[in-house]
Amino acid sequence: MINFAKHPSGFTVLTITNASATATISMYGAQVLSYSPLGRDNLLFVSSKSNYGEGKAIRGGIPVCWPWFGPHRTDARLPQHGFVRTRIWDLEKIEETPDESRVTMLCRSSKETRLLWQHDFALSLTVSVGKALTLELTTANTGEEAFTITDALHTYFSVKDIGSAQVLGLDGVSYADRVEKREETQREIVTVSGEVDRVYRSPSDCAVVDKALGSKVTMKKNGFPDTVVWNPWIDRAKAMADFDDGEYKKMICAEAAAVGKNEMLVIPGASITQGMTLSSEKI
Ligand code: TA6
Repeated sequence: MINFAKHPSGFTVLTITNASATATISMYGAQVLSYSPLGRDNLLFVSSKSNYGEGKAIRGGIPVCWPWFGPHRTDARLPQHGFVRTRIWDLEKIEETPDESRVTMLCRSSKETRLLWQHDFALSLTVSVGKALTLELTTANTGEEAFTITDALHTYFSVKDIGSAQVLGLDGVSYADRVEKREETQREIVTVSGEVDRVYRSPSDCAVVDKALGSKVTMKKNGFPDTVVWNPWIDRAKAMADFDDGEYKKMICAEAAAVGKNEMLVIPGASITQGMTLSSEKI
């Protein structure tokens, strides 16, 4: 079953309920805001101080960073993480079975988007809510010129306490440490005891473990050669108006990404599809 509600900021929020899970999706940004498998807690974190609309990204859930990840490479005036997470997407299709609901949303180029990025595109996101949560992002070049993109599904995982959180599957992987501004290799399981902002060069699956909660969420990826791990810690948390000072203890981002030299070329008439599946288990 899918209910439609109007958010006070004027966009639609879908509430999905089926035999396997419940979820909410904002049409502003096509952003999954919550996902709770049957009998389990919500896997995702959204800040209690998030904005909703007004050209600002919702602080949590699964923001879609596209057609660039991070700051724009050459023009600092352009929005960080691209511009589709602050646009209202169109609802394209709904498919439901008793155990799974699939919602497809679409963001197409327009005169407004061309002011930010001069290419013609159709970007679709299909969210499948069931025993697992699957996001499938398809970039289509509907124009006459080739373009390159970087992107990410910037997933905010909810944790009981950051001190008991771990990210598995990245040991031995090289990464760009964007805090220390140097290249490193991960020697052991990833834990967080300070600001972490790392681009791991790994197409492999990973897992976010919350030892305090006794849960493990596995992230399976395809078409995302990088995994970004981020926690703002104390100082950056204080500096974010849409994030409570203490909320760094309650979240960790592990992001299916294609960033930096892993940019993707899309020629006219072509499309690329990338996917991420989250599945949770008790440990
Ligand atoms: O994914 C990590 C990161 O690039 C951090 O550097 C931090 O900027 C975070 O994304 C959040 O970015 P946002 O634009 O949503 O505040």
